[in-house]
Amino acid sequence: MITLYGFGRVHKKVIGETRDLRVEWALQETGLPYRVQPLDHTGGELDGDAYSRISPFHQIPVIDDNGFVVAESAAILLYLAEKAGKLIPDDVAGRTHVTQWCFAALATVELPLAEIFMIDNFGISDSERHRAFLDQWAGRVLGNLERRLDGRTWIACADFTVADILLAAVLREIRKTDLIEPYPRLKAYYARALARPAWQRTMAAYAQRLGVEVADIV
Ligand SMILES: N[C@@H](CCC(=O)N[C@@H](CS)C(=O)NCC(=O)O)C(=O)O
Repeated sequence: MITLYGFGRVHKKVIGETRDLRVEWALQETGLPYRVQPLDHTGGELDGDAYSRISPFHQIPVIDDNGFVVAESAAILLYLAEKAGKLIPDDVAGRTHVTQWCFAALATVELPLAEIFMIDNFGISDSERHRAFLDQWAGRVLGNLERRLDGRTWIACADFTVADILLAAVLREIRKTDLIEPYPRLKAYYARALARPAWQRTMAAYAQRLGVEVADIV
C-alpha cells in the first residue's frame, strides 16, 4: 500500500493549491491502492524529526511505498506511472518524451507561473516592472505551449500521461489571471485535463481532507 504524505492542515490561503493534489490525481488515474497521511503544516509537523527523515526539504508531497520513499512531485509521478504501467508509454522514446515534458512543466513553465502566483496571493513584490517582466516571460512559455498543441490532444504523446498531470497542475497556478486567454488550444487542453473524472475525485477527496467545499478551491 502506498502512503501519500499530504496536507491535513495548512494556511487557508494555499488550500487548493498544494502539490499533493497532483500526486493524488496520478494515484486516482492509475488505480493504485493508497492512503493519505495528513500532516499539520500549521502545527510544524513538516519540521519534526519523523518527517525530516523522509522529506529532503521538509516539504509535501512524499510517498512511501512499503518502505520505498520518493520525494519531488515529478519523480513521484514518474515512479507511479512506471509502477502501474499506465500514464507512460512502454518504449524508451515515448518514456523519454514524457520525462522531457515533466521537466518542461516544472523547470520551464512553472518558473514564471509560480512567481506570478506568489505575487498575486502573497504580495511578495509590488514592483510593476517585475510583474510586467513575468507576464512577458509567461507569455513566451504559454505561446510555445500553444504552438506545441497544434494538432495534439496531449502534451507528450497521443495518450494522456503523467506529463499532462504536471502541466495542467502548473497551468492551474494562473487560473485566476487572464494569461491563458490568448491561447485557445492551451485553454482547451487545460479544460480537457481538468474534466477527467480522476481529477474530480481528487478534488473531492482533497476538499474533504482539508475541510472545505470543492466550489471554494476550483
Ligand atoms: N519541488 C517540490 C516542491 C514541493 C513544495 O513546494 N511543497 C510545498 C507545498 S506545495 C510545501 O511543502 N510547502 C511547505 C513548506 O515549504 O514549508 C515538488 O515538486 O514536490
